[in-house]
Amino acid sequence: MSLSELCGRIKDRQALLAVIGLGYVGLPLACKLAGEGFNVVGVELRDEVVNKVNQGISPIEGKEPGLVDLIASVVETGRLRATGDYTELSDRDIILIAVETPVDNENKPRYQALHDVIEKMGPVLKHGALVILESTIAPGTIERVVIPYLERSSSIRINRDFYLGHCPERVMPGKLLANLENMSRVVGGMTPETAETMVVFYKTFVKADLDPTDCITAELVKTTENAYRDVQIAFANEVAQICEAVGGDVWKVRELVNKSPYRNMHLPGSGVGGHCITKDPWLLVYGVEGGDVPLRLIPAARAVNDSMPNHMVKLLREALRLQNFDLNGSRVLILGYAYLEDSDDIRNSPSESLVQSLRTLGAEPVIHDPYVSEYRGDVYQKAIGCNAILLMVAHQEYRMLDLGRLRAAIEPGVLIDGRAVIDPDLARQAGYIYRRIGRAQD
Ligand code: SAJ
Repeated sequence: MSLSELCGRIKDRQALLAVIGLGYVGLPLACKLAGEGFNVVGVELRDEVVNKVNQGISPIEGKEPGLVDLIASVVETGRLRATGDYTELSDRDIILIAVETPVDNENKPRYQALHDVIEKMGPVLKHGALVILESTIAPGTIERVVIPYLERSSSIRINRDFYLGHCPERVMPGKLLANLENMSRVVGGMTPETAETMVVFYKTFVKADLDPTDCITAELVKTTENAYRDVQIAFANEVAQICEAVGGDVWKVRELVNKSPYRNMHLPGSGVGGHCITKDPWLLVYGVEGGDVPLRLIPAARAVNDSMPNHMVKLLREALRLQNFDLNGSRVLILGYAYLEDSDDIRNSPSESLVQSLRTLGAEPVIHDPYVSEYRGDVYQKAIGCNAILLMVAHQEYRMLDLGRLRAAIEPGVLIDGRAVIDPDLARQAGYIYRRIGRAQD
């Protein structure tokens, strides 16, 4: 089938679609496409996910507005079905790939999932099919990995027998369905005609800008937008430490800096977690690995942000020492284990490395998080017998703490606020020895 014929089948919703990988990117996408009237096959490795989806049940934890109802309706109408069988791809006109592309502990991308998909998809790829990769990948991956692997596993040729594009996902947990409509997308095609066909496809559900371009640009934009955010956060974290040293208040400094035109100083804090901002800068860096590009800023920003949990420990140790308490042997209440406020997602959470550091230093962490099942519970009960509090995540619940009641359980009552959640005056009135990241010791 030609790309112009494919455009026609897209417009009349006759194009047969597949989404490989029914995670937090692929499942909402598959549901959205089915909801737009397409026939969609979801291909997924995990049997429990396949079974749940085919029962019309969402396997995604956490609140995702609209997803539960949408999956139930598209499965009931038969527009969406899940399978683990790759042969069901053989009649598919458009195949979207949304599998994990993590980095390993040496910050190198691990493309095992992508390799497996390409190996299994190649032999059944339909002539004329359009393959679109939505996973975030290092610049150059389409050229150096996806094309050679796919041509080898399919024994057919790109731009002659099949078409290929990269449209990086821009999802955010908690707003998965809404973002599919509202976020602009970079639409990279291996040829301009491919990119234009992808625009026709994405226009069936994206209401925001669709920017056609080539694949290398799409790879660069996605990894750059998240590296940008990481560098901005690192800058805020470094200024926070400067303010602590010279007697300033970074929160006030940031407010006034951002009154200056074209400034957008981000929020300092107790660290940077999640599966995007912690990973994508390394994918961007990997794209030029082995080259002679002097990469200093992006790795340094990662190091600054990864150092913030230990900075919280430093502030804690100093505050305890002033009370003649040693960190070694102390019990410390950790408020927040998720990587993001009002989320249950703990991937790459700063609290994880914080807890490891505390244990290494002989402290006993007591963890509370209202969203993470193993750490839920009565925060005031958990506080009993603790010496100090480290506030790591700005969960809404922590903005409404009964500070007096909590203080009664903590001695000597050190409170280190990593997200500027607690009002310093209220903390002091309640008898805490209060410190906040980015503010000098009063
Ligand atoms: N954080 C700071 N200071 C800030 C902003 C965030 O310390 O000023 C911390 C957060 O506490 C968290 C981490 O950084 O630990 C990541 O926060 P995030 O708001 O970037 O949330 P993510 O990781 O879900 O990022 C996603 C990204 N979206 C995609 O990759 C499609 C990111 O590009 C978005 O900018 C972000 O959501 C968003 O704006 O919600």
